[in-house]
Amino acid sequence: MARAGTLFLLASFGVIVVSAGNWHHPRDHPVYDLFKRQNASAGALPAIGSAQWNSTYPEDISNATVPDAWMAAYTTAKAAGLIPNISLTTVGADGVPAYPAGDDPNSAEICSGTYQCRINGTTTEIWDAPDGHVGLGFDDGPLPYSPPLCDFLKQQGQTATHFYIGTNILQNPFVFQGCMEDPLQTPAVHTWTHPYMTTKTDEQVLLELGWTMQIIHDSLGGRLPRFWRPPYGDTDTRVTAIAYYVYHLTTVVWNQDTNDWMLEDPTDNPDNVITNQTVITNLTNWLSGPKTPGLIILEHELSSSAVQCFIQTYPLHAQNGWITGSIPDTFDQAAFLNSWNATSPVTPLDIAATPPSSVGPPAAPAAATTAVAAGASASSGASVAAGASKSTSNNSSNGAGSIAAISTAALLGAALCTLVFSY
Ligand SMILES: *[C@@H]1O[C@H](CO)[C@@H](O)[C@H](O)[C@H]1NC(C)=O
Ligand SMILES: *[C@@H]1O[C@H](CO)[C@@H](O)[C@H](O)[C@H]1NC(C)=O
Ligand SMILES: *[C@@H]1O[C@H](CO)[C@@H](O)[C@H](O)[C@H]1NC(C)=O
Ligand SMILES: *[C@@H]1O[C@H](CO)[C@@H](O)[C@H](O)[C@H]1NC(C)=O
Ligand SMILES: *[C@@H]1O[C@H](CO)[C@@H](O)[C@H](O)[C@H]1NC(C)=O
Ligand SMILES: *[C@@H]1O[C@H](CO)[C@@H](O)[C@H](O)[C@H]1NC(C)=O
Ligand SMILES: *[C@@H]1O[C@H](CO)[C@@H](O)[C@H](O)[C@H]1NC(C)=O
Ligand SMILES: *[C@@H]1O[C@H](CO)[C@@H](O)[C@H](O)[C@H]1NC(C)=O
Ligand SMILES: *[C@@H]1O[C@H](CO)[C@@H](O)[C@H](O)[C@H]1NC(C)=O
Ligand SMILES: CC(=O)N[C@H]1CO[C@H](CO)[C@@H](O)[C@@H]1O
Repeated sequence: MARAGTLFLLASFGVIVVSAGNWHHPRDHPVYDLFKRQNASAGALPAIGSAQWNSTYPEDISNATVPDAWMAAYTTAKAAGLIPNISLTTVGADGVPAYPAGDDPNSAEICSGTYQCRINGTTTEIWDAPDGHVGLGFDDGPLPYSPPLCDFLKQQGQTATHFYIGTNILQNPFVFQGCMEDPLQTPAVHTWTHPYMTTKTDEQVLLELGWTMQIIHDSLGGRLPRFWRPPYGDTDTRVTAIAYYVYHLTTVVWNQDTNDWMLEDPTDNPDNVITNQTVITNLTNWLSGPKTPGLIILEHELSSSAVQCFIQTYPLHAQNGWITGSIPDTFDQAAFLNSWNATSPVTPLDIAATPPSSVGPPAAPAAATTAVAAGASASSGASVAAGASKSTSNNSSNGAGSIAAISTAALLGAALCTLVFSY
């Protein structure tokens, strides 16, 4: 709330700061060929940052209409009983979203992330990393603080996931593009305006997720993200089901919280002041602690201080033997719904359309051009489950359980979706 206001303020500075710098490559830099080469049905996509690109997105999603195709996918899922009808929350004076009296947020029916309830079954949420792994992610970008983070990750050859806010992409298109030039960085969805999602109607949830997928798709050669993170960790069976059954998004929460967002503006919000040292001490303790379960740490690219706290503690990952990677790397899964990673071929896919049931890596490096067809026409999810193991792990059974569990869920989901969407 106060925080959302600050986000917009920071974001509007972003345009000035970023255009004054020269961090991103000029538009004629050869790196753009990489993106041109990879575009899917991209003939019609306007250039990122152009006025035409800008005008594609709603000015105000609070009164926008859900596009027909997204609504049709939702209506089908709802009619099939896949989207539960549970009450919305309201945010109380304590800042916590609350359900109506009598509703149990920890019941299997509601299972609210705010109350630490973890959803299992087809829509399984990710809270933990496999043992020994750190699933690395940063929330709330792209922002003026992002370039130093992205430069550092690139220097280190470190994969990471960036949970992006749609309106921040709109405000900072070249920060987005600059960070995504490094194919080791994957974008994920952190909603269009960063609300408490359980306060939102189904239609508003559709808009928050759908437009963020759309702007990423349009700005990244047609690639569609596979993961989303609910702001404040606030989701429940209804919101997670809409994300999964309409947009095929897997929900990623976390199991440790740095509170580094409180570093953002201590003078405006004195109650929120925490020190760099507090964040660094927490990170140091977690990275020196037990390897079971693996870590998914909530960190932000929301201030220079937050970025520096990560950078200062980064050596501990390797020193303490953690295997650190982006969310798709950590779970050995595709980064996108329609492409294995940022350099793999892209199968054209509209938002809320049924993705190819298998997005696997090319069978052999030389077969990269035929892999599109193979990926697109594969009739089962087997190659996702069997997906090439990353060479980062030296224990093939380590995390295999979690990967198998998620793949099974994904396969189940894919099977249900096939049923649901085929009539
Ligand atoms: C990608 O899209 C651009 C237009 O946005 C087009 O000029 C280019 O030829 C396309 N590349 C391929 C390989 O389709
Ligand atoms: C795009 O939209 C943002 C937010 O509305 C605005 O700040 C920016 O100036 C616009 N850019 C262009 C090129 O129209
Ligand atoms: C939505 O509200 C904004 C003001 O917040 C207004 O400019 C715009 O015209 C409205 N759009 C629709 C479709 O009502
Ligand atoms: C959803 O639940 C509310 C009350 O909790 C009820 O008024 C409404 O009719 C229900 N909608 C559907 C589609 O079942
Ligand atoms: C989901 O599984 C986890 C791990 O076994 C468990 O802690 C959690 O309570 C389960 N959630 C529900 C709603 O049963
Ligand atoms: C926190 O770290 C940032 C970045 O290193 C630095 O600019 C800032 O002064 C530090 N804050 C305090 C209170 O030390
Ligand atoms: C790999 O295994 C060795 C022991 O066999 C261990 O010392 C090392 O930390 C492991 N590497 C990772 C990245 O876990
Ligand atoms: C993308 O995946 C392919 C196939 O597994 C692999 O050869 C390539 O190195 C990957 N690219 C990146 C940037 O990870
Ligand atoms: C591999 O990881 C699994 C799961 O964490 C563990 O049970 C097993 O002991 C590990 N094996 C080796 C050789 O480290
Ligand atoms: C694990 C750990 O170090 N947790 C600490 C994080 O920082 C807070 C203070 O903000 C401590 O209370 C926790 O113990």
